[in-house]
Amino acid sequence: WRRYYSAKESPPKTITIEGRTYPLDSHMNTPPAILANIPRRLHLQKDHPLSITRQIIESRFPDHKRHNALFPVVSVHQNFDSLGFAPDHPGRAPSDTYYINKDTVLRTHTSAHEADTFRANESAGYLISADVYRRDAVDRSHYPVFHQMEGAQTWDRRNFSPYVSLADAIWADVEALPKHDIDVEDPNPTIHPERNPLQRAHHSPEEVEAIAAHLKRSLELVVVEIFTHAQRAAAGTDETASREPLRVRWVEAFFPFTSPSWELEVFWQGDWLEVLGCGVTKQDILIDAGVPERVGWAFGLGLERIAMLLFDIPDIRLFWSKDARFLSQFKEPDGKGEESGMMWDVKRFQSFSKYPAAPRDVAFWLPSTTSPAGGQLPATSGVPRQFHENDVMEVVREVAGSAVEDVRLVDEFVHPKTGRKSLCYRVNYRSLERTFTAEEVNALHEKLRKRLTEDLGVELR
Ligand code: FA5
Ligand code: MG
Repeated sequence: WRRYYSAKESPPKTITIEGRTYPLDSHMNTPPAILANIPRRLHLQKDHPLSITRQIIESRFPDHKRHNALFPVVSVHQNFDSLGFAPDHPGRAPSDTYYINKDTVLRTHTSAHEADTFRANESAGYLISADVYRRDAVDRSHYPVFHQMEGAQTWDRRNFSPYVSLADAIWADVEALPKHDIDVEDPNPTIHPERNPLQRAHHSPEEVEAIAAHLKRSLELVVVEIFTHAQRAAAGTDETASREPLRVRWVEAFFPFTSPSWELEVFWQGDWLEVLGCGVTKQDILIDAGVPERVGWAFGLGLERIAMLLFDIPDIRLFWSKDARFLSQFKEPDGKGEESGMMWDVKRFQSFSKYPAAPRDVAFWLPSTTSPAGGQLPATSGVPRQFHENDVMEVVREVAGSAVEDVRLVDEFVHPKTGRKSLCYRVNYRSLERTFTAEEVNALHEKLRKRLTEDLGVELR
């Protein structure tokens, strides 16, 4: 991070983010360009597609308490420890997570607020919508900043008796949910002893069946609600694809903070798209939060993924556009009427013309080390690290921002004599807003090549 400041300047000892000051240390790996996204709060921006998507989903959970302005800088404890992430969990690595210092990160998911929200125990259910940050691949469905909505619902054991069991009561709540007639694939058993275990010390199988049924129906209804709006938006256009019946499926998943766990996928443009993860909340989290008698479920969904389905938005970078040709296409209903989903007048996004792509390759040797498989980064942060692909992604984003559509590894080989490894990445430059000149692209690419050598210590070929 020192390279963000000129060589003469001594590196700052603290950083202030929206009025809050944090000490810096060698763990800092968050570029200024990432921090610059914090004030945007797209999920709260009037008429923004992410805000509209959030509100449509919220309308499915009218009794859940909403938290939409939680601060994005959280402790390592909140983001990982409180949720039972193992000390060596890969999600904690600096290749995946933006650190401010050893104990402080930009939240990587809205689950960072689960423990605190359960502890406050303000209502049986809550929703948290927020910006989240991850060092990740560069392509049309991934961006280093995106938005999640977390939801949870719990039941208090003390309200039930052997006569009306907790499981019976939850089943009654399932019955009270609306029905739907979509085709849901759900081939796996709710509980699988190895792959998706029951928390035997805390829950009976009957309770977990009931919680799972309530969770799955609630989330299927979210997808139905979104799809209904998308269908209505497509009506009158000649998009036949959108009239295909909605297909959704449940797949088994793993999270350190739920068990059993699932992901929900929606068939979209010829492929299964993962839209959310969820499961039965680990009882240890509720116990640690001082509400040991509560049991229930939690989910975390990607608002961009849902908004892409809803409006047919083809590229995740568009959400960050300040271009009126994008923003003017979305409109919240005026006035504060009752929150019926029917009042949302969703229109399908009209792509403005696609500008030409300009692919450029960059090939380099990783720094040689004892291990031929990976090079070591220069020890700028004091901690030598193995080369990680996300480091390339990060440099691309710093140099070119959203001028890049995607970055793909196209070739890789190990020199038979020296054992050195060579990688070739194809960087696809394409603006969403105009045509780049060849000179502009070449200048960006030259800058990228230079920064790769400086920051990652690679040798260009
Ligand atoms: C989580 O983040 C869990 N916290 C979800 C959860 C909450 C599980 C509560 C259980 C209980 P995951 O990493 O799969 O899980 O992300 C959740 C969703 O965020 C994904 O399904 C996807 O819709 C979205 N998502 C993940 N990474 C990206 C990205 N780089 N860009 C856009 N959307 C993303
Ligand atoms: Mg996932």
